[in-house]
Amino acid sequence: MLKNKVIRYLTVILTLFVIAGCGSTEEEPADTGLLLGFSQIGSESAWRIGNTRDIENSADNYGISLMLENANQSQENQIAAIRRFIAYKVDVIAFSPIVEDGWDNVLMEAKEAGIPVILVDRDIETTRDDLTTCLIGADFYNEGVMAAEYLIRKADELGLEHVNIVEITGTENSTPMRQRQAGFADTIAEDERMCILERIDGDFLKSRGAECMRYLLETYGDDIDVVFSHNDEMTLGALPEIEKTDLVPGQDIIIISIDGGQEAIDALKAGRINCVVECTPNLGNELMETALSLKNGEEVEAVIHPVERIFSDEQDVSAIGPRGY
Ligand code: GYE
Repeated sequence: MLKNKVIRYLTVILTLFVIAGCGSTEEEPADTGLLLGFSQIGSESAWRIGNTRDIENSADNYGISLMLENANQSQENQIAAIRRFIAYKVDVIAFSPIVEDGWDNVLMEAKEAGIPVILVDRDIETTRDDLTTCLIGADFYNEGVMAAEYLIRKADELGLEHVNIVEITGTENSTPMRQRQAGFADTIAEDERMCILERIDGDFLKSRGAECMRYLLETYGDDIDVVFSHNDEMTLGALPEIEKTDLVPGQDIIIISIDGGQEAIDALKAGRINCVVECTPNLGNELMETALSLKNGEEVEAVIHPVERIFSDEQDVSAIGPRGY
């Protein structure tokens, strides 16, 4: 009896294998045998969703097995995910730290387990520099510089003598928030016309962007000349709030955003946004290459920055192609 059952079971399994084999049209990449644990921050923006998709696709294309965990914007969840990766004995750990501080303990545990760690997108602050191997992510400081340089050119073009700016910032203590703010501030510091009325924390969220903009309009009204927003989501939250008043975004208020997702580019094309600094979420291929190098015991570059552009009303915006995120 038992023998029959086992034979039937094996036959079913074999049939499934055959069906799966016949159904597949594309050639599967060779399995590298690498298991990568990746802790993603959450799904707060089109950028983040595009980044997750890109990492999943790249892992598939490289024949790398991916254990992906979404932390829903919680550092605690990220730490728990990294501990699970260690317990699971993955080959390489990667994560996008939501904030910069508070990672030393869990990273010490990874080090003791002999598992190399890659930082993706954001950096950490630590007293030790041997807890992670490298950082694959954008040069956020330069993004802030590009945003400020655009504003200076725009003020020249419009002949403005005084420029009142409100800045809606990303998640407090996160690398993009700190660096975008610093790059922007350092660059406008050289221009006497520029004045920041207020910086307000929008946490990279659309709903917070709307709330912040409501408060800023109530407080400063038409004294606002510029909104500098640290990501597209907050910008897209802010725009309808401006449009509820008699002010026209893109005309009465200069709107500067960062990321370059499709919705923001569409708003740029419609004249509701003046400038979008690109931040690419497509970091997956670099991540897979680096993970493979680490598995092979090779040296990797300490910092890998993708090349990024700026989109603005200074160019023919109709020529900007589909963004993919
Ligand atoms: O700009 C924002 C996202 O860390 C670069 O996080 C990333 C930022 C991006 O939620 O939209």
